[in-house]
Parts: sequence; C-alpha cells; structure tokens
Amino acid sequence: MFLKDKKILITGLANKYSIAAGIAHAMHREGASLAFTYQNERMLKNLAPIANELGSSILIECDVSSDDSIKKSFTQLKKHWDTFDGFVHSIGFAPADQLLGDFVDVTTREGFKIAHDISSYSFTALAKAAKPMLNDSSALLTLTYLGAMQSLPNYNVMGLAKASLEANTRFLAASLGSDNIRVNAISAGPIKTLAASGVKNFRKMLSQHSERAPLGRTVTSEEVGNVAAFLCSDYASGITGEITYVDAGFNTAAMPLNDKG
Ligand code: NAD
Ligand code: 0WE
Repeated sequence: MFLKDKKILITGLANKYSIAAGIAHAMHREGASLAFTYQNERMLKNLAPIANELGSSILIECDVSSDDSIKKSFTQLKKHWDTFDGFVHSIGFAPADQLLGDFVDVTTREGFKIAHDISSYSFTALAKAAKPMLNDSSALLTLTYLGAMQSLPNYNVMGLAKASLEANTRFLAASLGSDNIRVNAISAGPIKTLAASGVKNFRKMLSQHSERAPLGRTVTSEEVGNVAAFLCSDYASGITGEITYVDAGFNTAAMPLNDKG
C-alpha cells in the first residue's frame, strides 16, 4: 500500500479502456484516495461507475481549453480536499484532420495551436492552479509518446505537442522542485483506447510494435498504472523531470531479432 494517505486527482478517464483507468486502479490498490475530473457531461456516464468502484464520489468537470473551467474545478475540489498530493494529466488532443496524411500537407496554424494548447499547455495550467493546494512531497505525472522523439506516419503535430509536453515536464520539475513537488512523465507504448480508436492502421501499429519490442508484445494500461503509482509514491522521492518508458522496450531496439537471431 505505497500510496496510503495520498490524495491524487486523476484527469482524462473517459472509459474503462483509458490509460487513466489503469492508473486509477493501481493507485486505488496502493491505498490512494482519488478524485476525478472529466471533460464534459457526456463523459460522466462511463466515469461515474468506475469512480464508484474505486471508492470515490469526487467528480468534477474540467475542460482544459478554458481557464475559467480550470479555476472553477479547483474551487470545487477545495470543497472536498483542503490540500492534496498530486495529479495525473492524461489528456491529449489534436483535431482529427491533423492526424491523417502527410505532415507538411495537413498541418495548419489552428491545428498546431489546439494540439499544443490541449496536450501541453494544459499540464502547466493545471500545475499552476493546483500549486496552492499541493502538500510537501507531492507528485505530478503526465502521459507522453515516442512520437515526441522520433517521427512516424500520421502522428504529425501530436509529435510536436508531445515534445513540448516533455520539455514542460522538465521545466515544471525545475520550477516546483524547491517546494519538494516532483514532476515526471511516462512514455507509454501504443494501447487501444478511445483516442486510438479512430487512428488509421492502429492494429498494424500494434503488431509491428510486438515484432520489434524486446518483450515481444504491447503493454497494458495496468502496466502503465503500476509505474504511475510508483512515480507518485515516496519510493520515487529521488526522481523528477524524468521520462520513463513503459513500452516493452520498443524504444531501445533499432531492429527486431528474428528466427535467424
Ligand atoms: P482516452 O481517449 O481514453 O483519454 C484521452 C482523454 O483526454 C479523454 O478522457 C478526454 O476526455 C481528454 N480530453 C481531451 N480534450 C480535453 C479537454 N479539452 N479537457 C479535458 N480533457 C480532455 O485515451 P488515452 O490513450 O488513455 O490517452 C491518455 C493520454 O495518454 C493522452 O495524453 C495520450 O496522448 C497518451 N498516450 C496514449 C497512448 C496510446 O497508445 N493510447 C500512448 C502513449 C501516450
Ligand atoms: O497520443 C495518442 C493519441 C492522440 C490523439 C488521438 C486522437 C484521435 C481522435 C490526439 N487527438 C486525437 N483526436 C481525435 O479526433 N497516442 C499516442 C495514440 C496514437 O494516436 C496516433 C498514433 C498513436 C500511437 C495517431 C496517428 C499515428 C499513431
């Protein structure tokens, strides 16, 4: 129970397939008290039963594209928790037209702006809003993807936004370190979630991942959740500003082994 007595806010839980759901399960198992934010009312139907299962009745609307919504959500949270011990940022978005086709052809100023606003700036914005309520030894966590470091088809402007999010993790870590608040990211391998469901050739990506990854498979949200729970626990008290890969080793192998070795 390494998160006993920790109060953690979880964002981005859209349904049971969300990476945030795997994280919430692991954190609940390790003894954390949880609160949840959701993007809009449509998300409540799937979130409410999961939150209930995890012993939480703190459900707060927060659309990170709006400063007003962020502000109101922390005013709401304050009614339940005077202080807390960290949050998980599991939010990413680019308009669908940005994620299909050649990067140079499909990327627009507006698409770039939205992707960076929702996928990177929102982490800074939530840290800013949460700061007055965060206890000593708090931990913030975000979710990133290999597309921040290496190009791949169709991920396009999301790769740029994830690169920004990873730099954001390091700058937040530097900024909040003096308050003993740690800030880390998990770079997860591809997982079939709602955000991945509309992506062209996603199944092919999952099989190619399994072929190249040293472990010969993809990862689950539960495996991401276990590492998330560790990074937000006091066992990780010496880790901040770090990007931890939970990808079955995919990023460490340039070419797969095959039958011939
Ligand atoms: P998901 O669709 O379950 O979660 C994405 C969440 O973002 C949803 O809950 C959605 O409501 C939220 N969101 C989008 N716009 C928002 C806004 N304006 N305000 C508030 N919330 C908003 O998909 P997921 O795969 O679990 O994604 C979670 C995170 O993990 C994302 O940052 C994603 O980039 C990252 N990630 C996903 C994969 C993957 O293969 N699925 C791999 C690595 C990293
Ligand atoms: O970060 C992600 C998901 C990002 C995402 C997905 C969508 C689909 C629906 C952001 N915005 C949207 N907007 C929508 O309208 N991943 C790491 C999963 C993912 O998405 C891809 C991938 C992978 C992997 C998109 C193209 C190529 C690969």
